[in-house]
Amino acid sequence: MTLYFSHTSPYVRKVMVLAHEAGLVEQMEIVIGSGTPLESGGAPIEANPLGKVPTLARADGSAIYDSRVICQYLDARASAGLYPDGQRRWDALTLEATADGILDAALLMVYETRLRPEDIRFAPFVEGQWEKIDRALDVIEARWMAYLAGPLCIGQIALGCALGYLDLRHAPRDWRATRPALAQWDARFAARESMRATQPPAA
Ligand SMILES: N[C@@H](CCC(=O)N[C@@H](CS)C(=O)NCC(=O)O)C(=O)O
Repeated sequence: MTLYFSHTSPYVRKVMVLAHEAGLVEQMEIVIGSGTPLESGGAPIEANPLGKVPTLARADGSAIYDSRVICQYLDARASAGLYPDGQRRWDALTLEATADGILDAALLMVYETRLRPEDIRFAPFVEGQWEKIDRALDVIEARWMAYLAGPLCIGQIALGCALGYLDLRHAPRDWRATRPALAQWDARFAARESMRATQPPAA
């Protein structure tokens, strides 16, 4: 399998953390392939017309994307059990969707400031994205801590990667300041071997 990869993409990190946890890293060849909405760069547009990473080319050459599809594929391939059954499954998927939504908003903030020329930037758009992140983190602090104390699943992996990306790109916003329980969970989760092995380079 070939994984189109970027060192700083939090969606790629999700896939890599899951691959570590599922014992599949050795089966994956890594190819750097990142771009932006303005320039597809090394992104594999022949494999993924959206020009995004992660994209996984399977052994037969067929490609799958995005991170949610790749994570489910790898979990099924290794029978890793990171997608629980019963009610916990819907919780896991909702937590993953919440974490991915945090990432989508955090990435839009980065694109708005890095890609858009200064004279046409729109600060309320950036703040609107941060409000989504703020609300999502408040809900996790208030309602999800009992779930997070349970067995490892895709929701926790996605959340760990989302919090790591906030630290990488939006550290001055200090998400921990009003969320002590989540901060404590993150400190424990970030110490996992899979998280340490996939740590992005400093911003
Ligand atoms: N929903 C996608 C998001 C992937 C994504 O946005 N990746 C970024 C890198 S962090 C990318 O490739 N951006 C290039 C672009 O938007 O053209 C997933 O979960 O994989």
